[in-house]
Amino acid sequence: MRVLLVHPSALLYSELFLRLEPLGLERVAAAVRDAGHDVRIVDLQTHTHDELGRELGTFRPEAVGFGLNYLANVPEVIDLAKEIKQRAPGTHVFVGGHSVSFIGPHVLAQADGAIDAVVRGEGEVGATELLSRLPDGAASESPGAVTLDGTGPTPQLLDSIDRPLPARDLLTRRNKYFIGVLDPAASVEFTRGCPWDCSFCSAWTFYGRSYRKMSPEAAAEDIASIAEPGVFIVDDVAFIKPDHGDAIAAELERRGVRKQYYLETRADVLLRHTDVFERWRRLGLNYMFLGMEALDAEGLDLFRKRVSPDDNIKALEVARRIGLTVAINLIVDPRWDRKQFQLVREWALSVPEIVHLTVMTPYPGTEIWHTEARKLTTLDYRLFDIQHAVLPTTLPLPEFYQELVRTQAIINRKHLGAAALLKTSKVVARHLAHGQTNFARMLWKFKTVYNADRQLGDHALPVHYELPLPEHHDVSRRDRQDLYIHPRPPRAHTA
Ligand code: B12
Ligand code: SF4
Repeated sequence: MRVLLVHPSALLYSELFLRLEPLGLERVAAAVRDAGHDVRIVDLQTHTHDELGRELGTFRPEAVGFGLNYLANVPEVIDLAKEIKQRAPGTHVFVGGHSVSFIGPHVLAQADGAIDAVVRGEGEVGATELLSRLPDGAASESPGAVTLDGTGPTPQLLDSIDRPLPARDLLTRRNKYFIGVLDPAASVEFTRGCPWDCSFCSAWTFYGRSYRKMSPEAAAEDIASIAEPGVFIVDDVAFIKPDHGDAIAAELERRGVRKQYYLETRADVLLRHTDVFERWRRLGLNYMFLGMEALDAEGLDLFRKRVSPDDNIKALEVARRIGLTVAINLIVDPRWDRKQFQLVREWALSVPEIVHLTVMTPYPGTEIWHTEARKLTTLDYRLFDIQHAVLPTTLPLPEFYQELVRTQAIINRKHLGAAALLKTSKVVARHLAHGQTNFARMLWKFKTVYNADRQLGDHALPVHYELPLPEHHDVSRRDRQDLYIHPRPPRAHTA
């Protein structure tokens, strides 16, 4: 069968600092190709809608699958599905990915018949099983499938995440993918899932709180096959198991693979397993993203982060000592007043690290979606991108955005604009010499991306598709399993 997989457009806000290859879609493409289908990918982060239209015309896919990891992309995907059904009504349109897994029946209903199936959970098994059932008209019996004819059995976790390796060869314009100074950059995953259970996050609910590791050999083989000099490790928390990180490092050392790496981790993991981060530093790890989330114990408790403010500060000291450049994330509570923004500005300017601010946003699939007592002020999917306030703000909304953007602008002066260009002039020159312009553009794009008036104006856009209303209830320890997409697997998958 001819199968076209499509990744929706990037949101401007995330495009400033990075644009990453659609790794999940590449893994699904590899599995579907291994099952004997003819597969292509169009990534709308790097291609236009017109180019997608031309690909639809020449390739004439029998099935089109959209990646819907992000809520903010739901309206775009529903509209594209409608266009495809108008052009070629016989095309089977399916969607899958992180966010849509939590709201499958709702999206199906909103698409008015333009989407035939939502595939919940991991797509490697889900998409291949779905495609194999299409000739018999039995899509609704496929694991994880939600269709207008019924819902299939629970989605299946891959036995091993070693295979299939992502079909990177299906992506053209790979030079468009970058993360900060790593330009160009590819993405890899070493593990899937997260054993913690932070209240604002759905990484653990998606995978039923399981945690799976790729074998060190498969991980090293994947990295060795990558052409790009930069590599982003997408694991939610890198090196939870230090022996795993060490084994991959040993394998890369044995093969003599040199790259520059960027990863994400938690403060407590960095403190507990500093050795493995030092070893990776020697291997080319330069950049690290640390989700600190809050500066005070009260905030950290609220998010059930299970880390203390002291640990966060100590982790920054360790990272500096090892020589890592750190980007920190802090969650802005819409309740913040001017004083709290001021405190954050002062703190952010007192540390050398890059500080990112994201706005606290309840997402379906997270605990706070059900427990947050404040009423959502909007259900417009496009505003659920953690740069907009979807909960009531203490400051009037225009002032909230002014404070937010002002704070981001002041903080960003440290690492964007003229000062940054001066510091990174050699790197920029090297990139430009190789035709890579993503990082250089990033240094100047801030004002065109972050703009208080535009963010406010986004609230007044006509709304065609809305999220379902959350059902408010307490989520007790036992009830947490009701949030899972994949049921909690046997113990072998959890350590
Ligand atoms: C890389 C990444 C990004 C990249 C996206 C790169 C890209 N083009 O894909 C960028 C930086 C742009 C990004 C942005 C954001 N992200 Co993000 N991101 C990730 C991250 C770290 C890795 C994604 C990944 O590659 N995973 C590995 C692959 C193999 O898994 P996967 O993508 O989930 O794909 C599997 C399934 O979802 C499914 N699948 C995926 N696509 C498809 C398609 C079909 C047809 C089918 C059938 C199945 C299917 O099958 C795949 C294989 O099993 C995840 C965390 C994580 N570890 O997954 C967060 C994560 C997905 N992001 C998250 C969030 C909140 C965001 C942001 C809102 C805020 C932010 N953190 O910056 C923005 C929103 C952007 C937007 N458009 O709205 C949340 C999602 C929460 C939610 N419920 O929506 C996650 C889970 C992080 C977290 N712990 O909170 N992100
Ligand atoms: S925020 Fe990080 S540590 Fe917490 S559950 Fe999500 S991925 Fe895990």
